[in-house]
Amino acid sequence: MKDRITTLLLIIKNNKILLAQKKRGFSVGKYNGAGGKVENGETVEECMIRETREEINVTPVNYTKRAVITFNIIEKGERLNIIMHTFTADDYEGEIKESEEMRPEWFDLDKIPFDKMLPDDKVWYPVILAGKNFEAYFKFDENFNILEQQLTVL
Ligand code: 8OG
Repeated sequence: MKDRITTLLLIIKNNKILLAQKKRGFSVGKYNGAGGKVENGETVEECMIRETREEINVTPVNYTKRAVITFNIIEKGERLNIIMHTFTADDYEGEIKESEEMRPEWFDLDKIPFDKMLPDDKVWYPVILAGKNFEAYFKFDENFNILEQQLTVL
């Protein structure tokens, strides 16, 4: 089975989380952190920083890797593992700006818009917000319903 390595960054500062609404492509209209595919020759950290700059115009400060989440999905009729290296940061440099891909917005930690996010997010965000690191696996059907899930706190 093919694997695709991706990153995600959640900036959590002053009891708020910075999410961004996707303006195009996969999951348009949904809120997520900044992230995308690791390119050839790039480390996951380099990818996380590049994607954050490209999508919301800031550079993460004090970041830590918190989780590796595998999404087993169907794309073009074939199963594929998306392996997402998930980071949090408690600060950033620069000015938050909308890009052609994402519209950033702060949310109180108790008002995260899970109804406008991917269905696995409500499972694992509470673990991150509780300060725990973890590994997780989610298997989806073609309509993005969760078929199987596992989560192990490290
Ligand atoms: O560049 P592209 O749009 O392919 O990036 C997709 C981003 O979304 C990448 O950071 C990986 C991430 N992602 C998935 N599936 C899921 C999911 O179910 N939940 C969350 N929070 N992020 C996901 O590919």
